[in-house]
Amino acid sequence: MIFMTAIVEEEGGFHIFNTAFLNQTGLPPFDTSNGYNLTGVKYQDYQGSSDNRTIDAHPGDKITFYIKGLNATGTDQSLHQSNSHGFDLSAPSGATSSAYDVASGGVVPGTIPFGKWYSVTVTFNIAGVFVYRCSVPCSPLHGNMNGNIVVR
Ligand SMILES: [Cu+2]
Repeated sequence: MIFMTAIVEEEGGFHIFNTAFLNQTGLPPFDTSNGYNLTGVKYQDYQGSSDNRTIDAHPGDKITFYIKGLNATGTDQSLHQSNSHGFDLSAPSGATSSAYDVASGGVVPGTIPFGKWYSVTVTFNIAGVFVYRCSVPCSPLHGNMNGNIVVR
């Protein structure tokens, strides 16, 4: 089980941090206002990619995403087209619909209101490059808000 957190905002898009392998079967407590609680959680460092937006994984890996939606203060506020960001996932081109599975309780695509946390657990069943992106047309910088999950 791979654990990771990220923020998503217009400037710079997704930024991943706190990536780890969880050495337990259960997930940390989570709520949309406060995010996750790592008290007592056992994990080990996981070497993520250096660009802060690519995740390396293997077929069969289960990844839990914790993402906070930020309203970037440096962005011209008049350009905002929504009060939220989102999270969507695409399978590699040519893959069938079973390329990934979303765990029960998770929603993809999901909405991430500014200031709130979102979480979803996804199992990646096949090798290939999956793309995750902001699913809400939030600002003129929306098109930059994406990253890859490289499964091999
Ligand atoms: Cu967006």
